[in-house]
Amino acid sequence: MEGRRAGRAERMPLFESVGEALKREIASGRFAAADVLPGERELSDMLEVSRTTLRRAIAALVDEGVLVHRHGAGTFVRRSPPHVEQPLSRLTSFTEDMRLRGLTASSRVIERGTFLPTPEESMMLDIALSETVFRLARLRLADGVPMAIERAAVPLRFLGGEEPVADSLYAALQTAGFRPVRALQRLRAVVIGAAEAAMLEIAEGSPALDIHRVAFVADGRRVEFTRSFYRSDTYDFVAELTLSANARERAEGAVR
Ligand code: 16G
Repeated sequence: MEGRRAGRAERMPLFESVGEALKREIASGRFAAADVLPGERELSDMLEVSRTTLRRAIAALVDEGVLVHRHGAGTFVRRSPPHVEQPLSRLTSFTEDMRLRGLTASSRVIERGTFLPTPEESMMLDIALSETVFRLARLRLADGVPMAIERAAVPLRFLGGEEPVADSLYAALQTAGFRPVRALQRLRAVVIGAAEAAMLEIAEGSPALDIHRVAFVADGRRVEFTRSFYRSDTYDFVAELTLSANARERAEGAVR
């Protein structure tokens, strides 16, 4: 009988009890090695259900966020993302931030190359519309889990060589002698659109942080303009707040 091994509960639709059975298999660590689900035939044999029921069960688990489809690669068990507390006062790079936490940073390149700047890039970088920028759009991952989408633009004159950036943008800027020393960053909450949600492996409509960073080199020139979407379920941006010197004196005076 279909669903026998799936432990069907009273009145629970078959695809749901198959979903529950799949969740138990996931929890038992059965697919842990590669995180990728076996093929449909193997799974439907294992759970003794038809492929149609299996597909419905898998679709429901994708909606629930237990599984994730990766285009052309299969269906994966979603690994719980690392949780990161990021101080807002330190000017660090993604690669450094992850290394400090014992996580391995990696990237999937979405776009890279040299271009003429968009009007926004030219304004934010304070450069002419005729000056070439190096643009690098990446999905940033920590231990293989997507954390953020970053689209950086850097005036090409701050980067040297044919292949200006290997892994880390800030490492490349450091080598070229133009490591940013100061940055202005603006964060706002947004609802994530379909394309970005798919890349970040979160549900469309989830909240995310839309971050704009303009970074400066020591002499005050603008070296980087980056727009990013950060998953809000993995990042806490933490800021330290202090009183101004005057307010502090008044506060200390009041205590005395
Ligand atoms: C951080 C920065 C980003 C910078 C990147 C460089 C935020 C919000 N953004 O992710 O502006 O371009 O680091 O990282 O912190 P990389 O050196 O690893 O390429």
